Amino acid sequence: MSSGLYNTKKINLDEKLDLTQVKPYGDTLNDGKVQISFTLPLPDGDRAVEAAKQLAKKMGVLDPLVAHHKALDKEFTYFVVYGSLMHSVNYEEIHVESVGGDVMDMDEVNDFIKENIGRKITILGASTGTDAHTVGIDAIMNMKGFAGHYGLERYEMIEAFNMGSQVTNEEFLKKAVEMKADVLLVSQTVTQKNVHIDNLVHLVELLEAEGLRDKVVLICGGPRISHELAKELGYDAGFGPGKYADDVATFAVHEMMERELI
Ligand code: B12
Repeated sequence: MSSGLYNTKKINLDEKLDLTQVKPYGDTLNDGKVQISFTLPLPDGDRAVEAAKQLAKKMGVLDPLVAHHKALDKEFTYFVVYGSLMHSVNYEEIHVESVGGDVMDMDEVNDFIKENIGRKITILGASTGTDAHTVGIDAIMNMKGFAGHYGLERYEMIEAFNMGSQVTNEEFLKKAVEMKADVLLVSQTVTQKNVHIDNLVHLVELLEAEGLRDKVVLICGGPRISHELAKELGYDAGFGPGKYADDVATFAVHEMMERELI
């Protein structure tokens, strides 16, 4: 049925959705519409705009439109480009390693610890190496929590200690031994020159050298940390954006049980 002004005929988008060739969605299914932004080390002007267009085409963006360009200073220009992406992905073939299972809330975790471990557990966290970002580890550990999820400091059955940022792996290890920590939480935000990889691996090496790796649950997290990467680097789990204290606590207590670290 259609009225004079609006076409109200119901379109079943699923009919056209091919999960083997998924593209960004803008106005209609499969139109591939994207908006990208970047900075070029060029002075603002017509040549810079053309350079931005050519780059967008090389990225696979058809009919790029430079919707916005602004000089950041004499030598740098910021661009916003619209267009249609020619590429697609086969969603059917995508497999992602992630921490599975049902997530327990704070009360359920406390009950689980009481019933299965029978003592308070100790969790030590820090943003390690040269990394100065604290908001991620605070989100997981702070009493107030983050986005409606209480942090580990609020859990009755968890002794949580947050060392803050720029903690060396050596200091972290020393504190872990001193506190007899059951679970270690490492936050890494800066990934320039793969500094996070070097730093995370270094901690695993230190723990192994001290014979402690098998005695703790080792977890890392940060905006660019996936569970898959964490496992590759020798961690028990990795958590990225959208994960909270409940996810971490659920994993940690189950892992302690499975490995009989109680
Ligand atoms: C705030 C901020 C800062 C503040 C940090 C203040 C503070 N006290 O933390 C200041 C201004 C100090 C700062 C400094 C720098 N920053 Co900064 N910063 C940011 C910013 C804007 C937000 C980060 C943040 O707080 N996110 C919010 C938290 C809640 O998100 P999250 O960290 O992802 O945490 C979640 C998950 O990842 C996970 N998680 C995180 N950690 C952990 C740990 C565990 C164990 C678990 C389980 C889960 C977990 O749980 C959280 C909740 O879901 C980002 C850009 C952005 N918009 O993201 C840049 C950004 C992170 N900074 C960046 C950079 C480059 C820097 C500097 C190097 C800049 C410079 N040249 O000096 C310095 C760092 C110096 C250093 N030695 O580390 C880059 C990093 C690029 C990269 N990938 O390497 C970013 C992405 C900006 C950019 N686009 O370039 N920064």
